[in-house]
Amino acid sequence: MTQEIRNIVILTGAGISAESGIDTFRSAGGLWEQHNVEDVATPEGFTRSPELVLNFYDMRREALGKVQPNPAHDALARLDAEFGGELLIVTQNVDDLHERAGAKRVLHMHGELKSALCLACEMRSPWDATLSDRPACPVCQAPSLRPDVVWFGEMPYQMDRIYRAIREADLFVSIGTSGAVYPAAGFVQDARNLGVQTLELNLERSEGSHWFHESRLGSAGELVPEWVG
Ligand code: BV8
Repeated sequence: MTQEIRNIVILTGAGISAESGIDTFRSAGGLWEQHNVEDVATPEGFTRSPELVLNFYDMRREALGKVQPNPAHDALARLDAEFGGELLIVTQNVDDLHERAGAKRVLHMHGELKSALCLACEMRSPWDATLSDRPACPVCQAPSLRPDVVWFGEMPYQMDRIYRAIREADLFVSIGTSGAVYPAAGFVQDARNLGVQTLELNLERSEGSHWFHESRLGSAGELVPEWVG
């Protein structure tokens, strides 16, 4: 890590959690091969079949309790603890592995498995149980909880904060994402247009690789500790 870097934005995707044993979306056998994205990750799918969607997220929330952060999460948590400049880890992931590794400056732009959103009072509550049994909202008691995740067609969280962080960054690092989903996939273009240094750490070339000043191919569990130093 060269010293003149004062402000880092890191974007993470499913690839950073792959070595923890969490399915990615688009790798062979991934989540979108097992499920039809329109059925389980859109508001229309939820309206059509809430049970299917609630069970899909209950299954992923339960699986989360059985896995651990991997060396890539640990290295980012160490960077977070030791780097004196500005740092923001913008994650597309809805798992809590960055936090369980000890990272503090984390922003979940697509929400979190361990949070529930009430359709009646629109309040969010920490949630570690199931939702398919239609439990009462802890705030308003209505049986109207949905997963607090951003589905396709829904606005990701805290976009203004993310764009401000990219504008102020010296370095934008993308780790473990296919660059297939917007607006996250467009962040590297914004960074490039603003003259920000860009680095990609990914298992294979992604849809956005050509936008990066440098693209290192390999597993996050190896590349991230090596990059953090
Ligand atoms: C929105 C949360 C607007 C839920 C997710 C046409 C053009 C541009 C955009 C669109 C378009 N048509 C539709 C859109 C919009 C759409 C979109 O981008 N669609 C795509 C498919 C074209 N986007 C949206 O709808 C977004 N919202 O645009 O709102 C708006 C405006 C106004 C008002 C209202 C709304 C919302 C998108 C969020 C959807 N939710 N997840 C859940 O988790 O279930 S998306 C889901 O896929 C993830 O969250 C993640 O963000 C996304 C991408 O997945 P990745 O993380 O990249 O994972 P993937 O499997 O794809 O890749 C893994 C990578 O890791 C691979 O490259 C692999 O090589 C690598 N890897 C694997 N192992 C390792 C590794 N790397 C390192 N080490 C390893 N060991």
